[in-house]
Amino acid sequence: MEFGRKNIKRNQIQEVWQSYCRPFFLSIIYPHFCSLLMKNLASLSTLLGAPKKVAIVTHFKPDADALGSSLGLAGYLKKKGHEVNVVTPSDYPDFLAWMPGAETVTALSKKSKEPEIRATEIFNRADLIFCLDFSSLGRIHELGEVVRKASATKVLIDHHLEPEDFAEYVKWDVKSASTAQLIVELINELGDQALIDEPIATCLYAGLMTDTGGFRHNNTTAREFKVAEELTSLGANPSHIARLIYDTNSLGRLRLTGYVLSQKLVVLPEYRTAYMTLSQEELRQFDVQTGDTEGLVNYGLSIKGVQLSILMYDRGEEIKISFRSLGDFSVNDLARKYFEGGGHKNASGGSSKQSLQDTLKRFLDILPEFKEKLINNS
Ligand SMILES: [Mn+2]
Repeated sequence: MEFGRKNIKRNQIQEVWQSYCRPFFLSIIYPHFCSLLMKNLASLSTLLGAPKKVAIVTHFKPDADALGSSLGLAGYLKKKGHEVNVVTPSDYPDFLAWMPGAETVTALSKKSKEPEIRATEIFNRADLIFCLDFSSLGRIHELGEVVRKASATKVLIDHHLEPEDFAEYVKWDVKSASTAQLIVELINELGDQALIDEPIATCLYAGLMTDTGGFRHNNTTAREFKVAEELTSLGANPSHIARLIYDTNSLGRLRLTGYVLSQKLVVLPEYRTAYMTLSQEELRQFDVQTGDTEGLVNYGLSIKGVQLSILMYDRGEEIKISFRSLGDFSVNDLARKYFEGGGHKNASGGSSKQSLQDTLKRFLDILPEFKEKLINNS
């Protein structure tokens, strides 16, 4: 009976999606966004035909796709003769510091106002600002308004859901697993594949590899492998890059993982859900640095049957939440509705101004609303 009921429900949903939403989305919204760039590719190409002052900015606490796509694009634009500056609204994880060009990034810091002053100057005198791997200006915190007000032409290249309308040029594709591959496709569309050298290919491959979870997530398709093949043939070394990203843990980070898995991981089989929380004191105890908590949330999903995994940790100023899910269960919807966040269907982020305990309580209180979806999820 369960099985039959579930099928009827799913069929009904699929019918509505197939007959109304999907055609609308595919015929009107999606091509609109995609064609914006295609239509303007010639003018973007003309714009890049003469040396320009270019700023590239990516999201707060950049991951490998954010930093890799930014440094890959920067490397390419420098070879085209442009003056390029990469800005990040916060520091980036140590395990990304090896990326070619990372040492040139202007990274905002809590310790000094100087990078923010420099970043503001960069944006104010830029001819072009590329916004990579984020879909709304809120994701770059205090720099959002600086970018919005800057007179430069703005280019948004991204794959997150529901982009904000602030850029003149948009290359946006939620079906793309990574922003890095959109950069590869852009360079190809501009006829410049020959300019992708080993450092550029390496940065872009790192973004593609991590945003597909090492080519394992369900966003991995033939298209991703095609780009991976292209980047590999242009000099990216898959095993070397995988080692630099995944196998350069500090002992502290590994101990933190062990602690979380043995002491902090809670499974709720009736909701097919796993969650973990980390207090400020625990973050201090393990000397947690930027990026150290990355990937922890995925362990929850590695448990057989679990469809939803959540990690909450107390950053002091707010509670950060990572959401991961499998299949049709949208953590983007959950994060948007309750935790001021969003991202992708199966990977989203959120935050809360309440205490860690209250945030967890809130999550446990809303969980029953999603019970049926989680039980029937596949
Ligand atoms: Mn990304």
